[in-house]
Amino acid sequence: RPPTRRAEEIDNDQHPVGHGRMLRKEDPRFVRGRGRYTDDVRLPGMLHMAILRSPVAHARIVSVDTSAAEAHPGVRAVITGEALAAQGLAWMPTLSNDVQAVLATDKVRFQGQEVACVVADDRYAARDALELIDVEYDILPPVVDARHALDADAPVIRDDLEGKADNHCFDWEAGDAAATDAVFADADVVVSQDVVYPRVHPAPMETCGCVADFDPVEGRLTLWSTSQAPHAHRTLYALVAGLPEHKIRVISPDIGGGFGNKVPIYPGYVCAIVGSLLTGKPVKWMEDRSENLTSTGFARDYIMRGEIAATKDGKILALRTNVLADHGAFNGTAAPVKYPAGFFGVFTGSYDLKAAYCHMTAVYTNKAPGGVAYACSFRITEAVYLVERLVSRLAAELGQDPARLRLANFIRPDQFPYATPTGWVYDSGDYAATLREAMRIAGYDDLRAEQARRRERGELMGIGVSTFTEAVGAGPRKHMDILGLGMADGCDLRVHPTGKAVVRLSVQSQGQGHETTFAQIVGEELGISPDDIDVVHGDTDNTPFGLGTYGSRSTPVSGAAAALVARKVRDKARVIASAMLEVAPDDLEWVKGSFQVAGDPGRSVTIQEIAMRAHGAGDLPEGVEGSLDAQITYNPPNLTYPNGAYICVVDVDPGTAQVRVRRFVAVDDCGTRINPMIIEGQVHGGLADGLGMALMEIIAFDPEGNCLGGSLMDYLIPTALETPDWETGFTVTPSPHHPIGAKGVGESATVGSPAAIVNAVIDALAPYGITGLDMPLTPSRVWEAMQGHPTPP
Ligand code: PCD
Repeated sequence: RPPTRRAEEIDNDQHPVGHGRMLRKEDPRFVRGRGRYTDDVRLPGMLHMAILRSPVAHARIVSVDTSAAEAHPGVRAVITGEALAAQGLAWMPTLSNDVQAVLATDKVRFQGQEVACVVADDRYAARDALELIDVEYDILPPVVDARHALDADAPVIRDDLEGKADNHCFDWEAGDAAATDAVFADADVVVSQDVVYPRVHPAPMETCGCVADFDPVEGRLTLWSTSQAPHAHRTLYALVAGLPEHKIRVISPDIGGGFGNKVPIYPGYVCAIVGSLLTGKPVKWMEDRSENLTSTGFARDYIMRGEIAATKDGKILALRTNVLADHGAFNGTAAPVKYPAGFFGVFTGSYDLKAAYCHMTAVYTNKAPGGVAYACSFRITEAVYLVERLVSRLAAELGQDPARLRLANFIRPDQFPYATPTGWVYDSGDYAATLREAMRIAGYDDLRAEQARRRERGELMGIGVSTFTEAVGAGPRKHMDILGLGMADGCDLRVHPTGKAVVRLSVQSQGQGHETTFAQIVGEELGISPDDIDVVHGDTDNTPFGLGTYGSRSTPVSGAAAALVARKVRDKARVIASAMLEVAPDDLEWVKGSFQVAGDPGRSVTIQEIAMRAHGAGDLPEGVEGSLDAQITYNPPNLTYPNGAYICVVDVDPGTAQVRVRRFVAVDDCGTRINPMIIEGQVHGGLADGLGMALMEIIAFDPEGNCLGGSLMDYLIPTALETPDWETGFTVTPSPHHPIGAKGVGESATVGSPAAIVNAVIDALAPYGITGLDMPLTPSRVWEAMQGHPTPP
């Protein structure tokens, strides 16, 4: 078992990897406003597209009259669902084996659904012409509440699917129902809790969009797009549009935040491609904020019932859950397992259990499609939230301290690799060390003492604990794929004659800093300064195939590929060095950046000298082709399982019920840390995400299916005003199967933090006897809950 080390022992003792505060190579470009985003792409003769969206949630389309729009000055084309249907393009596959309308033909199924689009000389003409399209709708009753989607008299949303007579999407289960029931039947204590994880939206700063440029002479399509997965998207365009894949180039330039929102393929991309095919001109489409919030991939929307069984002294025995999942009108989740719920299987959390069982029913409703993994490896956020609410609830029922109850129930370090009752194999961790570190930073016992004092004065101070295990880094390809594409990723490395290098990745940064961290990984392995290594990504013509960036998979998958491709180059360099130094390859030692004759440090050659030799005149040793390039495809043997322990302190105003997060301590363990400053930034961002979901974010709908979260005036996201000074710490338990021991971290804080905040608020409200409250904990929601209960003394 790799040792777990504390913060102060570890900082700065690794080379470019782990380097204290190596600054981000991409930042000079970003802070000077020199980033190049999709909307910055301006091509000669470029046209602009706008999309007409359904004003209602459910209706049959009677007619679409585009004549006035077509006559509008500046309009080049108006595209309808019917026109697409003639080309077989009215429907497209989603990333989870469903189909989705590109432009509606028969019915509209959610408010904001794409009905028609206009291509015009400029954005204004395109928007104005939308107003001139006359659509007649025959309004149908909508299904808004997932709890009623399967009612016998519920209108059938997906009558496009053959033989479909209800709104059932899928059923899924994990674990052993009978064994779990048996443990529950014998348990001293059973606590159950209903928990809703509301619909939220990733809401990246940059909305989605693209520029499609079809060259009719070459038959080549170039698509600049806000895509987290350019290669997978290209393959899908080839399959959907019937264009030859080698004639398609997808470029993801700089991306202003993805958060899972930019994984799916949206109808707008397909329409822009069709617009360019029709007009022979480049066509740009950029969403506005409302389009992004109302029509692109939402997240969560799980209605959950959880049950936990334990002994009376607090040994957790089993977990049982039942989930109703609202998938909206089309199942547009990107899911690497057959069922989009698969990763919910980690709902057993960080605990050593006898048994667990989970059942899920997913339904269609008249809401925007999606279920994207918003800062969460495919439904892990919901799973963690549920189990962490349950464990804190159990502690409260038993009158035990929630941190100590967790310490007593964690999987122990000597139990790894640990097979969970639902079939996951956790790779490594020392959960108790992580939680103890968080308790140390927070001053946990003092906080509890303070809370007792404040309670006596009628003040509502709460302390919330949450600990989590994530599963990030999808594949392996034998278990995981997206639409039949196995989950492995490539990496190419080229070392130029002067010893500078370029590394090409199949993953794609949306702000995480890959240009820095991947240069650090290669630099660490090859002894070349990260400043001398360029990272190329986001361009299918110039990078190896792979499935892209989401589910915190870049470090676990492509990070491993980068380390291994560098080692491959090093092996090649050893053979060349042995010829240069006239010794056997085995007599050479690798000393960061050079090969040295063992026992004779005076005789050595640097990687730069070897690179020049590899490209130089004269013969090379037998079996060496020349150049110092290598390529690799990495199929991960397992996921990596980062973990963390979070402690949140809140004050609830007894008069207004406003929640203020006073302190938040986050201790994360992502194995070997490549760039501590970037990790800290990732954690800060994720904590802000979590605070937003816990306290203010919700995409709600009225009974007619009108979206009530369609602008940032209605959909509240946190700012610096609401967020506290985050206090971070870490432990390091390397992944045993990753070449440099790194695990993903990008989503950890979003996954772990909501439960800590909600647990803290419920702890604060304990004097009122409140045991459960659903997010977002807005002042009105908390105030209402307080009213139903007797005022504490
Ligand atoms: N790292 C380090 N170390 C370790 C780990 C990690 O250093 N150990 C780092 C790396 O390198 C990078 C980062 O950190 O840079 C991250 O990582 P990861 O974890 O691997 O992840 P990725 O793959 O890269 O990414 C992704 C993520 C996600 S997923 C999300 S949501 C989010 C995050 O990421 N998003 C974003 N973060 C971020 N940031 C930013 N800025 N922006 C964005 O957008 Mo999904 O599924 O999509 O939902």
